[in-house]
Amino acid sequence: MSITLYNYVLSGNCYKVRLLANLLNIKYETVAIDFHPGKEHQSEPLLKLNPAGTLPILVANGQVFTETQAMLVWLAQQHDPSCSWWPINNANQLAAVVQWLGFSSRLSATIGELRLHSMLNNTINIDSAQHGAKICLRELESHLTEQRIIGQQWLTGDQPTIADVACFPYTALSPDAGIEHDEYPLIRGWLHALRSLDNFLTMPGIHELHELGSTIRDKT
Ligand SMILES: N[C@@H](CCC(=O)N[C@@H](CS)C(=O)NCC(=O)O)C(=O)O
Repeated sequence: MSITLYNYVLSGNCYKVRLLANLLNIKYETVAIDFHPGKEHQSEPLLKLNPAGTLPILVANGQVFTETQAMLVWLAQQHDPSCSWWPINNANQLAAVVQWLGFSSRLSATIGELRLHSMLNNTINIDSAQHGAKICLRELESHLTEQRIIGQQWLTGDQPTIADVACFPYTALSPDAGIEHDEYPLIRGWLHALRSLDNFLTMPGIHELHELGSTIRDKT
C-alpha cells in the first residue's frame, strides 16, 4: 500500500494526518511543500492535484484526498481493525464523531486563521475570528465538563477517536493565535491526555510547558 502526504510542517491540518498515522503506526511518505514563502501549494502541479490550492493532500493507492477529515476517515477505516478510532459499529458514537469533525472545521476557520495571520500576516477579520475562537473553546470546555460528569475522558466516549485528533491541533495551538488555556482546565486535561497516548507525535508550536505548569498548579 502506498501513501504519500504532501506536507507542510507548520500546518495544523497536515499535522492531524501525521498524528493519526503515527498513533496507528501507519507507514507513509511525505513530500515537503514550500507553503511559505514559496506558495508551492498554489503552483500548477499542486493545483492539478488539488484545485482548491490547500494542504494537506494525501495520495493513497492512487486515490487523491484533499479534505483532512476524509484522510482521517480513510486512514482509520483502513488501519484500525478495532474500529475504535472511527467507530463504524456504533451509530450514535459515529454521528457524534462526525459532529466533532465539523466542529474541527470551526477551529480551523478561527484559531487556524488567526495563527496564519500572526505567522504570515494573512488578511483576516481579527475581531470576528477571536470571538469565534473563544466561543469554540467555551463550547469544548463545557462539553468536556459534561463528559467528565459521565466518566468519559474523550470527546465521544471512553476511547479517543479521529474527532479528538481533528480537534487537538488548533486547540493546542490557540496560544499562537493569542488565546491562552488558563480559563479552560478541562481542555488542558484533555490536551494532556492526548499527549500521553502511545506514539503521540508533536509538532513545532505545540507548547508543553504551559500545560504542565497548569497541571501542577491544579494539583496544589
Ligand atoms: N478544507 C481543507 C482546508 C485545509 C486548509 O485550509 N489548509 C491550509 C493550511 S493548514 C491551507 O492550505 N491554506 C491555504 C493558504 O493559506 O494559502 C481541509 O480541511 O483539508
